[in-house]
Amino acid sequence: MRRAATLAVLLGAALVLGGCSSDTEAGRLAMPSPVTEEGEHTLALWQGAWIAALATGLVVWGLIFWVVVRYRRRHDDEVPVQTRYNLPLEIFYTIFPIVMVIVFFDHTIKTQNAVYDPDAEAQNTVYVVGQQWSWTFNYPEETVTDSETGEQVQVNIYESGTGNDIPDLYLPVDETTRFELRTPDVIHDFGVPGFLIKMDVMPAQDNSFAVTPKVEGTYAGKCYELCGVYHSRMLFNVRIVDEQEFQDYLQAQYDAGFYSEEPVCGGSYTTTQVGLEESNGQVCGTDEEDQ
Ligand SMILES: [Cu+2]
Repeated sequence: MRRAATLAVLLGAALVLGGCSSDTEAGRLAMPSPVTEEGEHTLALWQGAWIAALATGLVVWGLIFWVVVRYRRRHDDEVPVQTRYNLPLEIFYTIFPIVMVIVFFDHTIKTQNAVYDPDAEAQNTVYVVGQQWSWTFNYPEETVTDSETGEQVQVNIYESGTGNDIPDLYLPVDETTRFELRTPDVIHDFGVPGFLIKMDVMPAQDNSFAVTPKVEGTYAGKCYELCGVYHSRMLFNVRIVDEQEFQDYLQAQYDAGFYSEEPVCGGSYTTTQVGLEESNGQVCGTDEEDQ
């Protein structure tokens, strides 16, 4: 009996561990495949927590079934031994859950510090503006060529979405980009499922995080916080591209007239909400001016 139970637990654990290859959706336990360095940490925490929880579950379920079978009602109606005030057992089931919580907490803090490192060095900055109900992406202090004068100029390049057109966010692959999150209206939440990261975009609070994309491609992003009637339209596409394509994009935006001195809050095509037009083109980027 005991040997069968041990075998069942080992077999279950082997199944769980063996199935946790990050190449398949089942192995990632329904998480998207991470396309950033930081996302790997989130995935590892998710998988580790599930393995620990399932291992605990297997032991508990095993014990429950064993008790049900071993001490099932027999013909003689004899009551089995009643165990009470077993000190070692009580100490065990008090201490063990506390140890588990401490281990979970430790892994969570370590993951959080790795994913949201506020001091992470970034080569690029993007001012992300969430506005009812779309996004504006600002690339401050980018160097582009003015086709008329042929001179190099340093400007803020931006792209704004509307309720009808969803904007693109361009990121160079293998470089770290810091997102500075701003909003002129209500709380939004900036997230990309493929990054396994999201963060609130709050009025009067300068949130930020950095990512290092590793895999080129196009990924869907969205607002994760119910922010109003057209919240569902707050979608965007992330395009992770090579350095040349990134520069070409900035140049094309400049040529099309989407540039300004400072990061813009709301952009010039953004507003779908009556009364918000006044904030169009307003500067919202820098920390000092926000406060
Ligand atoms: Cu929103």
